[in-house]
Amino acid sequence: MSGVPSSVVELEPDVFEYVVDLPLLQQSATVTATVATPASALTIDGAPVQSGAPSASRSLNLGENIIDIVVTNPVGERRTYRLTLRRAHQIAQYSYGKASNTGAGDSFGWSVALSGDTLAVGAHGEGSAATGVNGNQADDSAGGSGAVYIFH
Ligand SMILES: [Ca+2]
Repeated sequence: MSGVPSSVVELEPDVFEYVVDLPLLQQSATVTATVATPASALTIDGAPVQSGAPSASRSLNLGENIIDIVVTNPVGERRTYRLTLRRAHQIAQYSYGKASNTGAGDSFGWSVALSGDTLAVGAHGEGSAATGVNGNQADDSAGGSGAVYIFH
């Protein structure tokens, strides 16, 4: 993948769980694994792959993406190594926010702006006649006047 450095993870034979943190901008990944015993069979994410050859490209969800690497040696013993690719782990599902006075048609989230740790969310359909900050949220007498919600 151009512009995104590849990560190298050294698998230990007896350690079966690995976690790699990836940046938000990395939207896909391929995994290349090399088996220690050349006669061993390898699957990555369920598909057979030659040792040392890249897997098919896989798109990455925000948060955790689990890829199993299964090695079967010549006598049929199988080991599964679980690779968890965490895309934008630090910001994915950091918090859940909604309007303090939800209303159908308010279009909460129509516009958003982020500065540091302060998030402004616009709802152009909200209908309170309040002006200024922290007005009467129960009012709906000025349809479509709009509102901005601040999360900090
Ligand atoms: Ca409303």
